[in-house]
Amino acid sequence: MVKLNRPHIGIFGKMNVGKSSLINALTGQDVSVVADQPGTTTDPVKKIIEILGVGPVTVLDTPGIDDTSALGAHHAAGAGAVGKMQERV
Ligand SMILES: Nc1nc2c(ncn2[C@@H]2O[C@H](COP(=O)(O)OP(=O)(O)O)[C@@H](O)[C@H]2O)c(=O)[nH]1
Ligand SMILES: [Mg+2]
Repeated sequence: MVKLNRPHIGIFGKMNVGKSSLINALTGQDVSVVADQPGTTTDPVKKIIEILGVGPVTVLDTPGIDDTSALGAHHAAGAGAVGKMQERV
């Protein structure tokens, strides 16, 4: 129940704009792969961080919304959790 009520912060944007770098900076850990190559993040990456005055928050890194790879198209089609979230953005 506690897990369901936890606030979630999603990082969305085009490929290669620094989304994974941002989640790594927020968590202070290498939780998501950062690369020059667009389309490196193929699956959502979640990490729980503690925000002072707020408490535990789930931060979520996502593939680029313009990811045209086979997996990206699969996500964009709404087949996975990311696709469903992107439909709402
Ligand atoms: N110049 C600059 N490059 C950045 C910055 N943040 C990330 N990068 C670089 O941009 C590229 C893509 O970063 P990444 O975090 O993988 O982007 P993502 O595809 O949105 O997850 C990598 O080569 C990073 O080193 C930034 O603030 N400034
Ligand atoms: Mg990424």
